[in-house]
Amino acid sequence: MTRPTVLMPSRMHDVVVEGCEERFELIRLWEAADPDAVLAERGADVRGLATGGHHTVDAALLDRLPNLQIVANFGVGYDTVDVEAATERGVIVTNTPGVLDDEVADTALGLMLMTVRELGRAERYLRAGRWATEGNYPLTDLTMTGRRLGILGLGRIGEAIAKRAEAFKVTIAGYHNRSRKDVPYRYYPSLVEMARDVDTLVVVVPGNASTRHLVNAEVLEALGPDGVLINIGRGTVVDEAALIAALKTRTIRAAGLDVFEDEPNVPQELIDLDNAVLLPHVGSASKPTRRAMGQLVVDNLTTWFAEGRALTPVNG
Ligand code: A2R
Repeated sequence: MTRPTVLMPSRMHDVVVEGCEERFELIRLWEAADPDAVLAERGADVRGLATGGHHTVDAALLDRLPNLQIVANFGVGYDTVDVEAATERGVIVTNTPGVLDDEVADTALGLMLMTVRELGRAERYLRAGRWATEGNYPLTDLTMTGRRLGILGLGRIGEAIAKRAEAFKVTIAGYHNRSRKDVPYRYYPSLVEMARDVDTLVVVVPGNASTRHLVNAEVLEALGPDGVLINIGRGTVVDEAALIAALKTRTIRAAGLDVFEDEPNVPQELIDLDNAVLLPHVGSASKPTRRAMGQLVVDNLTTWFAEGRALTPVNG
């Protein structure tokens, strides 16, 4: 039997590259001197597409792969894949949910601690030699215990964050999803209303048209002067210009961000703010977790071609 041809536009995790080499005929497009020519010549052979990171899979690319059956995306967020265009062409799209919940939730709590207790700034203070010359780092205005947390996007990762936050004696004031869930937390049909009731807002919804700029100037105003915004979901969910303005005017107290609107470009205005903690999208970025995500990409492709079903489809 001939092995299915899988296209990989940009280099992915070794687990994916090696797993695909073993099982499929892999087109390593990132190594091609002329990727366009390779697509023109081999496009019709391609049955599977392995993708991830910032590489976009749009209608134009899908049109060059008329026999494509599956797009296997590395990452739980699949905002770089035009799922509607794939569905129209009968192409299954898969992501990597579940295997990164704990890692991303840990990062969210780390970001929350760094923001509330100014841990990054305190470390920079020590490294700059200021402890010895200027004395103790100033007391932080905020503390974790007793904070009231609202979760925008109480899904798999959101629930893992809630569990961890409870251990830090943070009150889970509620969550805002499009629909209510069977959980012991209060459901807020209105995000602004939830923001008014909490002092800490964690964003962990996917990035798409329905979530774009959900966190806007009005929500930040409602969060208020003791408010802390944590974004571990997608940069597009927060109106970054409104956030910068809110941080500058102390409309909210601080923000901890792992994701940005135009990665890897972070506005200098954010970098200059002392009440923003900024991480370079490291939510799931540990070797064990990235390996597990890579394996799930390979397993989705393998199961699809062997049994005609995907393990974690987002459409179909
Ligand atoms: O809206 P619902 O009831 O489907 O709940 C989902 C919620 N959500 C939204 N909430 C408010 N407005 C929206 N437009 C909206 N769209 C989705 O986000 C659900 O509770 C949550 C997403 O949870 P999961 O699908 O379990 O995703 P997971 O694995 O927790 O990852 C969330 C995102 C990823 O897509 C990446 O962007 C990032 O975290 O790493």
